[in-house]
Amino acid sequence: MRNREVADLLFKIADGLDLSGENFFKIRAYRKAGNVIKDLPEDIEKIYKDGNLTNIEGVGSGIAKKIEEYLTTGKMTKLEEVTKDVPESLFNLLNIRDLGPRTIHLLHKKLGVNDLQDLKKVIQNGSFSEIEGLGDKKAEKILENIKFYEERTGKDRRFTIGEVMPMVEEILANLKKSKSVKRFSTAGSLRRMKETVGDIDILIETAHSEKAIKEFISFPEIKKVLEAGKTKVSVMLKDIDIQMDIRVLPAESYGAALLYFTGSKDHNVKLRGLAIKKGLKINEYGVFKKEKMVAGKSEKEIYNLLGMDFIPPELRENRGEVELALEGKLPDLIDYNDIKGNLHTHTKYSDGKNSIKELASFAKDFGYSYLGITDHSAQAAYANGLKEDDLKKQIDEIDALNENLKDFRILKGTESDILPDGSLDFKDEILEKLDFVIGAIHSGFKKNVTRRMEKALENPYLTILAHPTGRLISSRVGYEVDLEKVMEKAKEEKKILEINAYYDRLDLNEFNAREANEKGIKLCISTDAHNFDMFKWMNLGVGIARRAWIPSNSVINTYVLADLLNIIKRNG
Ligand code: DGT
Ligand code: CA
Ligand code: CA
Repeated sequence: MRNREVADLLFKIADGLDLSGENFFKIRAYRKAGNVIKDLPEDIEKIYKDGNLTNIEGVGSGIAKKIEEYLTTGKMTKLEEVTKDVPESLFNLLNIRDLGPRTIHLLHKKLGVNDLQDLKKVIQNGSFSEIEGLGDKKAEKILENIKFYEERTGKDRRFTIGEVMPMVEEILANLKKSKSVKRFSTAGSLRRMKETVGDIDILIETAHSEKAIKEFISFPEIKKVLEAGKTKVSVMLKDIDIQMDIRVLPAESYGAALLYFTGSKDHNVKLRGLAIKKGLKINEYGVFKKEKMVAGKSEKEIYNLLGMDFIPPELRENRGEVELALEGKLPDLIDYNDIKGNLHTHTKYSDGKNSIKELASFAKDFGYSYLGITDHSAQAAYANGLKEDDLKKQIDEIDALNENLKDFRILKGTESDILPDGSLDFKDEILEKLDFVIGAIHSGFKKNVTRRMEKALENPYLTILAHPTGRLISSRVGYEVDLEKVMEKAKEEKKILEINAYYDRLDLNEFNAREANEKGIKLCISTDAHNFDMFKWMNLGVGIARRAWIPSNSVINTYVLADLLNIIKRNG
């Protein structure tokens, strides 16, 4: 299907016209047609061949001609005309959040802004703020967004772990099939489950390194080989331009290399210091006493030789884990398969893709024993939030489904907006009928957020506070909120805080989650799934919980149903 491709060209014409300050109605026509074509279930080429282009909503004869020209010649003259006088660097500025084409046009015309450098300059010298309608606040916001943009591009680019995970899993599946590979593992920040990674590190054990390397560089996920040595290969991956380093090892050094290349660097430095005190030298080949190798096959062997317990990769950040491991007092971390249910999910009732029944049957197959349905409330109109009557209907539907379910329970919930005054979006009479209530802020990120959250936490009907900081790793800092105060209130009211496991949120993050747990606040790890596929993010949330030193009994969705119900039961 070439629908997306055609839609993107129409969007580009619209952007180009906007950037040149053209007439508003024409531009809207291109955007509208683009939006319709993007979501068409049928192939645009087939529609064209059947002579039905103008039957598409929003496609008049003018736009139809341009699509025809493109499908038959591979060119769109109009696009070339429009982009002739607009430098590509101006289009690039559209990638900056909250900076629209009209503003860019204004900056271009009035201040001669042509690219990102110019933009930064006019913000810093104050001329940006002086333009009518912009001002200091906007300048500050745009500067913040430029920072996010630069972190997502450029040579120091970092990737969210969720962006790379699906590709990594494909590669690991290939390695699993390979006959010349005996053992393999991720290493580096990926194995430590950091929220972002700079590159992908993989180690393999093989007795036939040449063959293994040859096989590896022919994997379909690989775009380009950067360097192919005898023990190390570096490649770029397709789709996401990320580098992957693979190291090939003999059995006797596998553990030492895994330890070394898993890092973190600070953790390794600490271990090396300890080793020296014991008269040992430790490097990526093994542990040595004088010239003699005394350990190296496995990480456990090395940790034990240094007089300590095995330290899980997620803890290896030199944040006190080495000291505890020496005393045999590492925390008993939550495990990836401790999770018994997902308590933050959306269905077709609001902005999800699946029915309640479909989600429940998927969750059961996934190995869960319960599922919480938490569609949006009316205030979240953009997400097709539920009115009171919809929620009543949903409650009845869930009751009926539960009658026919064995060893599985669907829990009735809502993700209620926390309103500007801190109240929830449904009347008490209906909240009463639910098993639990998630509260969340979806608008007014800078307006009174702390007070609103505190008020919501005081509400006897609220069970869980969702994504407490509102950040998106790739694009926004989140709410203006005093998290310290929110945690104090959550503790006082015995409420639960969410670790939202969606890869761009991971909110609470590892530092906040560790603090919350130390305060004795219970947590809930949820994926905020809007379809089946999004259940896979649960592992990222567990990874964050492990990095936050959290045991399973601090996480409510590791409990069996009866115990969970006891915890979420309304107090008073
Ligand atoms: P990243 O890729 O920026 O997300 O972070 P890492 O931790 O994966 O770092 P990376 O890929 O540069 O190196 C992987 C591991 O290898 C790192 O965690 C520790 C180890 N390592 C790399 N270079 C050095 C070094 O110069 N000294 C020490 N001690 N360890 C290193
Ligand atoms: Ca790395
Ligand atoms: Ca690396």
